[in-house]
Amino acid sequence: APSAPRNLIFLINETALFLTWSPPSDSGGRKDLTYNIMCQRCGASGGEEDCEPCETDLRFVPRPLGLTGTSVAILDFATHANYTFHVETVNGVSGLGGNTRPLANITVTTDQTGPSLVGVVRKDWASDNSIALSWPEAEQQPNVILDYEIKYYDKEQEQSGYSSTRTKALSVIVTGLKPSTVYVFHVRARTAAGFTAYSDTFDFSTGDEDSGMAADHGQVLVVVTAAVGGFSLLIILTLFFLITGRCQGIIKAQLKSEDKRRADFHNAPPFPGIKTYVDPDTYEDPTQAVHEIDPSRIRIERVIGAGEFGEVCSGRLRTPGQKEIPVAIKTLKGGYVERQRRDFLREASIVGQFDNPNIIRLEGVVTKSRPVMIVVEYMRNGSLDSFLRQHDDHFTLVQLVGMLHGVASGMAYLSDMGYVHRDLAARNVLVDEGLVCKVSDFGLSRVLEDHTEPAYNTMGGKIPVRWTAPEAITYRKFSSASDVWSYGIVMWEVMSYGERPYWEMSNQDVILSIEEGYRLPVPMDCPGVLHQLMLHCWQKERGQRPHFNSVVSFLDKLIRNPSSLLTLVDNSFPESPEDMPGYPLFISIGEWLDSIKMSQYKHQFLAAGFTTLDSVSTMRIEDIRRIGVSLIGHQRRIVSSIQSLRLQVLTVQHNGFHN
Ligand code: ACK
Repeated sequence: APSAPRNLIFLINETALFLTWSPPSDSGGRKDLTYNIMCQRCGASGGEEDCEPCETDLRFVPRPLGLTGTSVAILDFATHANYTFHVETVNGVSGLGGNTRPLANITVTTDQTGPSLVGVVRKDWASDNSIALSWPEAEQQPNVILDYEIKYYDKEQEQSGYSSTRTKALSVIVTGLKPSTVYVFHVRARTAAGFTAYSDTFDFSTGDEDSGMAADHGQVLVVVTAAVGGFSLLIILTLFFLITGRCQGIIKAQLKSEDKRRADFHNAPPFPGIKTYVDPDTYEDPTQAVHEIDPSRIRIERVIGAGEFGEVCSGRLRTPGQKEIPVAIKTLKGGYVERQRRDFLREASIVGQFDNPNIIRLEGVVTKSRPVMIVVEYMRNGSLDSFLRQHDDHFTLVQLVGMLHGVASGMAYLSDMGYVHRDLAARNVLVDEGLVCKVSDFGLSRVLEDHTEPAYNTMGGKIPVRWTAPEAITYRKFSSASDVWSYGIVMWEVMSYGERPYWEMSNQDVILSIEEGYRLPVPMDCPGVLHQLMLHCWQKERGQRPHFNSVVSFLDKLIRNPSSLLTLVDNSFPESPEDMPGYPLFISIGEWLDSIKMSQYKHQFLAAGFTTLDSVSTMRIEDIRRIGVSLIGHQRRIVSSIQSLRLQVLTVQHNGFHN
C-alpha cells in the first residue's frame, strides 16, 4: 500500500482555499496513484467529538475524489470556521488489506483573528441614502491586505441584523440606507491568513431627505471655521489695501464677492487662509491687475482654432534672459466694440487671479496695441473632449482617473477661492503633453450675469444644458455644487472617451428626463465606483452632492489602490426589456447601423439573428463582441447607440452601490 502524501500545506485568499502536497515517498510499487480529499468541520474545542462532515455546498476544483494532481482548490467555505482536511493516497490495490489509511491531515481556520489593521474610519460625505467612508492604510502589515469588509447596521435596530459589503480600496460608498438615520460601522481587513479583528465602531448619519444637509459634526465645524475664516480674511485684506492705498474700491469688491460667495455657497465656504476670487466687474479697469506683454516678445506661428472672439493661435513668448516658451494666443478680431473688448479681456482678469497646476496659466495680455491678445501657456494635446475622441481606448483606467483627478483638483482650488465656473465641460479642459488636465475657458459667467435679458432659456440658448445642474437651469442657482454636477458629466465624457452626453437627445428631453430621475448610464468598461461617484454628483438636491475636495481625496485613493477599479458594472444596459420605454424602434437594422456609420457589421447582426431593433436593444456587450465586432472603438459606438435607443434609464435610487 502507498504511504501518506507529504508536505501538505494550505493557502487562502479572498475566495479560495488551496491545498497542495507532494507525492508519497512510497507509491506502493504502482503508477496509478490518485488522491481523495475528505473534509470535516470542527467546533472551537478542536476535539474529534466536535466535528461533523463539511457542508455539501463546499466546492472542490477540480473534484474531491480521484485527483491525479497534487493540489485542489476549495470554494464557498464559511468564514469563522475550522476545517480539517484529510488527503488520502489511493492506488489500484488500496483497501485490499492494511488497516491504517495513508492520510495527511491539516486544519485550516478561515478566520484568523489578528490585531485590527484599521484605525480611524472617517465619513467623507453622506447623502440621504448613502455614506462614503475611508480609512488610512495600515502601517505595518505582516500580510498583504486582500480587501476590507465593512459591516454596518441601523443603530436603533441592531437586533434586525447586519449588512456588509467589501472593497479592495481604502474607501467605500455604502448605499441603500435610510435618510436621517444613524448607522454603526466597523471595518476589518482580510489578509492571506484570514480576517483581522474589527476596528472600533463608528457612528455616522445619513443626510436628511428634505434639507439635503448631512447631519453630522463635520458640517457644523465647517460653518464655524468659515465664519471665523471669512472674518480674518477681511481683516487681512483691509490691512493689505490700507497699506497699498487702494482700500475703498477693493473693500467694496471684497464685500461684493463675500456676498456673492454667500449666495453661491450652500455648504462649502472658502477655507481660511486661502485667497479669494475678486469679481473683475468690481474694478474700474479689469485688466489693470494683469501683466501687459510687449507684443515684440510674441511670435505667432499658426492658427490652431477659432475662439468666441477671434482666432486662437500657437506661438512663442520670449522673456529676456530666459528660454522661449510655447504659448497659445487668443486674439480679439478687429471691428469690435468696447463692450466686446471688455468681455474678451474679462477672461484674462479672472484667470490672472489663479495659480494652480490644474488651472490654465495666464502669461499676460496685449491691450495697448492691435490685435488685442490673451497669452496663456500652450497645451500640446488641446481640449480634452477631442483628445479623447482621437485616442479611443488608448488609456489605462489609472490614466483616465488621473485626468479626472486633475480636473477635480483644479475645481477644488476654484471653489475654495469662491469662484463658480458655470461652464465646466471636457471641451473646456486642456491637456498638456504629460496628460495633465487644466481647467480653462472662464468666459461664461459674464455672459450669464450681465445681460438684462436672461441669456439662457431652456430651449438651448447660452446655457450648456447637458452639463448644467437642474437648479441652475431652472432658477439660475449657480454654485460650486452646480459645478460638481457638471464635473459628473465630465467624468462621464472622460470614461466614454468623448461621447456626447445624452447622445442626440434634444435639450428639452434631457431636462425632462433628469427631472424624472433618469441619469446617464455607466459607460462601457467603466468601473462601478466611478459611476457611483457620477451618480452622487448628479443628486437632485445640491446639498447632497460631494464637495470637490472630497472628490479629490476619493480619486486619490482609487489611484493609490487601482485594484478597486477592477470591478466593472456588468449590467451595462438597463436590466430587463420591460424597462423599455415605448420608443419607436421601427427603423431597420441597416438604417440604424448606417446612422452610426457601422454598416459594415450589418451582415453579422443579421447572421446572428438580431434582425429587429427590438432584439438589438436587448444585446449585451458580450453579444456584440461575440458576433465579431472586435474593434473596441466600434464596440463602444454600438453599445452607446443601443443605450441611447433604450433611453438611459438608471436612477440613483435603483442602482446598488455594492460590488
Ligand atoms: O481641441 P483644440 O485643439 O484645443 O481646439 C481648440 C481651439 O484652440 C479653440 O479653442 C485650442 N486651444 C485653446 N487654448 C489652448 C491652449 N492653451 N493650448 C493649446 N491649444 C489651445 C483648443
